[in-house]
Amino acid sequence: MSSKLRDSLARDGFVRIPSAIGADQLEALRAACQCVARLARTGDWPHVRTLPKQFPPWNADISEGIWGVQHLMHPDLPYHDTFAASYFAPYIITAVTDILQCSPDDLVLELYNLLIRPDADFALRWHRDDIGPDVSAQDELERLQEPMLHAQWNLALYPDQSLVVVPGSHMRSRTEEERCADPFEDNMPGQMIVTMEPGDIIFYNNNILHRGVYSSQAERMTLHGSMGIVGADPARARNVLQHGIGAWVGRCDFSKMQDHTNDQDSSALADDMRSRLVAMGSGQVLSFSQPFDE
Ligand SMILES: O=C(O)CCC(=O)C(=O)O
Repeated sequence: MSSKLRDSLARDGFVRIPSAIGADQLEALRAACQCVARLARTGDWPHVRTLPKQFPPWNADISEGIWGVQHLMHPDLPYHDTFAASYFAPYIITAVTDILQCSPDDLVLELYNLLIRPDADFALRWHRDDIGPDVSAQDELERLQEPMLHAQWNLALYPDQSLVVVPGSHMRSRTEEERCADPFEDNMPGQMIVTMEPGDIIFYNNNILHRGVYSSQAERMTLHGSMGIVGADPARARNVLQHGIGAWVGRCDFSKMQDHTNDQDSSALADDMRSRLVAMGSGQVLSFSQPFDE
């Protein structure tokens, strides 16, 4: 059966759900994010995305500033229950099961991070998350035709115009122009700035050709999550593991999640999704799917 959400995502490579959360949730999440962003900027939370580095691994050297806070559900981070409640919220689970055409019993816990205003203007180069720039056009196309085994989203808490995409590029290999373009090209043919209002969610295919362009002057607090399904290939496991979740996920206590939209089933679902991640990750050797960029 088709759905509007799935059809838009399949056609464009991204889809917007406007005003997905209420004013109370927005305020609660803003307060939680302000707190963890402050901790991260002062060096009191070591798991951060540091400038000027685009891809993991990031170390804890924040001398040039940061652009993200990692591991929002980490049991040692304040407000981890609030973040877990938003990750496992019905509005996410409903959308993800629709997009992946699966049952909640198939879902796998993956990443939950926060993207914030960088301390200096900063941009990511054009990329696809799981496919490097040097693959042949044929390999690129084959990789893009593989079935979708995870869903990725941005939930904006402030107006956000940082994500730039080339709509439809998740279905085709790069054109010669895209291949030869400056990695920081500001005017890629067909590019579109994804505009989000507070409370909006964007689901996007992380292999769409995209980049981030960040202003140090514009507040940004955008929750950045992904969920997988059982049966994902080793490349996906690598992508999840490279963010280091394995070191702490076993200590999460999901019984205390707080969100009036969550019920008891959310805790059980969270436990099950964590178990599936651990099973998926067992036996995996830690390695990185993108070349180090420093
Ligand atoms: O800032 C964003 O919304 C996109 C981030 C991104 O492209 C990435 O982390 O690979």
